[in-house]
Amino acid sequence: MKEEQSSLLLKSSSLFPPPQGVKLSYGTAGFRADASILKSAVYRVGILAALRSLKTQSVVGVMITASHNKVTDNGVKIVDPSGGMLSQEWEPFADQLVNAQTPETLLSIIRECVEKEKIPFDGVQSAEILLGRDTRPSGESLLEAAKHGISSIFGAIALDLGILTTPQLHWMVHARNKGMKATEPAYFEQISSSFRCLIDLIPNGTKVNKLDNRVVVDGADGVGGEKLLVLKNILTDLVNEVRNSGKDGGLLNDGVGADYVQKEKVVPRGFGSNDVGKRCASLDGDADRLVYFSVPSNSSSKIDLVDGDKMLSLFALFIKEQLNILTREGNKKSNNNFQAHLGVVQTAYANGASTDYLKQLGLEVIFTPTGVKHLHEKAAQFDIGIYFEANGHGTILFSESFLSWLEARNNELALVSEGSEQQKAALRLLSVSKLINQAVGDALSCLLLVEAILQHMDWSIHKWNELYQDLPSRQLKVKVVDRTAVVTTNAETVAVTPPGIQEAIDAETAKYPRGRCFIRPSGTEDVVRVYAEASTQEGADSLANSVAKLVDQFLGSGSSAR
Ligand code: NG1
Ligand code: ZN
Repeated sequence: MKEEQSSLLLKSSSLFPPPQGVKLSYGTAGFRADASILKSAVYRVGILAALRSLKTQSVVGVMITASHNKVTDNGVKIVDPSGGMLSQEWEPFADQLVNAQTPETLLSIIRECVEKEKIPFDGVQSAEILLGRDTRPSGESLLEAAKHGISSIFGAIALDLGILTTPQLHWMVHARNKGMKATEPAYFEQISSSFRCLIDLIPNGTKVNKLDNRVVVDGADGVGGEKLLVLKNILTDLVNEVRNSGKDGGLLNDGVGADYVQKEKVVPRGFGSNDVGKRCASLDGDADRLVYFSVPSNSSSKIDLVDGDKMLSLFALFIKEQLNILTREGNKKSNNNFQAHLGVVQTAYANGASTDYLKQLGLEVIFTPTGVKHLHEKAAQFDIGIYFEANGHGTILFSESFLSWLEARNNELALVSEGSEQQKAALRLLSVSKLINQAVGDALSCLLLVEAILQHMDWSIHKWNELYQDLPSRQLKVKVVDRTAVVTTNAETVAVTPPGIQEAIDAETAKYPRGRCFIRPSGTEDVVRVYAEASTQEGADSLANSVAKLVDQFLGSGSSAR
């Protein structure tokens, strides 16, 4: 490393001293903490992003968001050139870099990283980093810190894309590296035109939602609400109303948003008994999660939740149907056949009833630990891999080889049987591959896909919800002194430490019919999460409470809270 480069790094890093006595970890989705202590971390992530861009000789992204967490928190994560999450191999660098106590240690960690990864670091190579942030008030100054980090690496330039949803930034990094237009209008053009294609391919049905039967969306008072208003102007028949759009002064994620709705199973602020029977949806604070819900007639605050597992089931059902049409009888005459391997990926939080349903559809179901980076990796091993977390974060991945086969098959069918059911099925699958954000889970594109499929099936939200009946479940969080004391295995279903806790959980679980329960340390909050399922709601609640008490006993002081 040249002398000028070292002194630039020493000088700029002295402007961003790390907070004392705080250790940050890259976690499930980047660094997250109270925004007041994050400047140094964001500055250093800027440096790391520049190194990643130099190493890969591609464009990378930095997103500033704390998603569903409270408005005073913030966070930062790196988007890899593929548009996916930062390669897990680089997470230890991120941890070391962010926790380095002095400019000198920071410099030596950077030197080690450059050497180990053989990063071209001569000041001749260039690096480009796209920056995005959500609507949190702390975002602007944190973004400046990221720019400082980036500009302390010679040859690195930052492109500030302003306020974006997390999935928009992922999409743009992917697009940029593919040589496509990486702008917000290009993003909206792609998702809205592929949505229109799906609607045009609906078999002789109504082509648009009847005016009184359009979805009402809770925007979590965040960036998703703002962007949905843009989409509403492009697709005027799509959304009836956007509430909590962030425009009317509501507080981000405060009694609103997908995380609140999914975990508490109650209506978000601004929804109530007037909404009985309507199809409602909720985005999270950075619009990478989506859940649907309806308000039952006998209640003003309780909801019927349609979560990520049901979205996964709806998508799987639709895709399987299209694949069946494509490969059925008359079609076998083609020399151009392909047995597409369709699979689904879930986590331990998936409702047991959803897994039973998916298996009964004949699908292969795989489990991974929490965090979309794990699910994404597994889904990429299928020709079509669908992954979702119960909280509504997920997407569909199509392999390159399947997509080229599909394009070729579609061209072949266009010649011999244009407009046939087979060709329509091929076109539908191609449209889904363009509508869905294959870089990462995206609430806006998932909303469009759900709306298109419900219209295709001519289903109400109730019909969709009846695909299977969720087992009653309860999630709790327990504040503990040190959450890292819980170490898990088997896709997080078994706690290896503290010793004895798993046996105690098993003994508790055995008391409940259809009981299932596990604990894990959160990667985004300072808590241990408890998940319980049982044949009745009372059972699930009581199992979760007993296990929360066990966590308290084994891990020391703290108060358990929902
Ligand atoms: P943690 O805090 O590690 O449980 C939460 C979600 C994850 C994922 C990340 C990223 C639950 C139980 N966990 O992670 O699924 O979405 O946030 O935002 O919902
Ligand atoms: Zn999110």
